[in-house]
Amino acid sequence: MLRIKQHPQILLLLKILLILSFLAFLFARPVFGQGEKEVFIFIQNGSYQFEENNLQPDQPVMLVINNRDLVRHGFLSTIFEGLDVEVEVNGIITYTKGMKGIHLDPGKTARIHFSPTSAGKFSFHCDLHPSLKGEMAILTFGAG
Ligand SMILES: [Cu+2]
Repeated sequence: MLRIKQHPQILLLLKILLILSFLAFLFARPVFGQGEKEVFIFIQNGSYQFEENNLQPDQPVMLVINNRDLVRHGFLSTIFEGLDVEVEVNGIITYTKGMKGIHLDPGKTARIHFSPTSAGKFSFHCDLHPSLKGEMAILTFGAG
């Protein structure tokens, strides 16, 4: 048996490990993700379903979009124009400046992080099924 009392360097090593793992935890968090409002959006039976969550301009937002249908759907909006946007799908994170939107295969989930800079109502639509009504959602930021 190893006696810690006879090996004070082991205790010191444990302390250093503890401090290092704490620091790693602090700094491993992504830049995005702090103070974000989360908005969960499900695409089901060809329509977007979500609850709006008192969104404000200049407050970071994470849209979590889940396609529950058996076909691919789009999620496009002018709200992303000119903004820094982080898109995460299947463990791949893309950083982009502005975008038209995304396409989601069946069963897939995307996380879109951004900070809207202006108040107003912004619509989202699916470009793949333009004839279907209901494939449109409106998010309102601020008094709008
Ligand atoms: Cu669609």
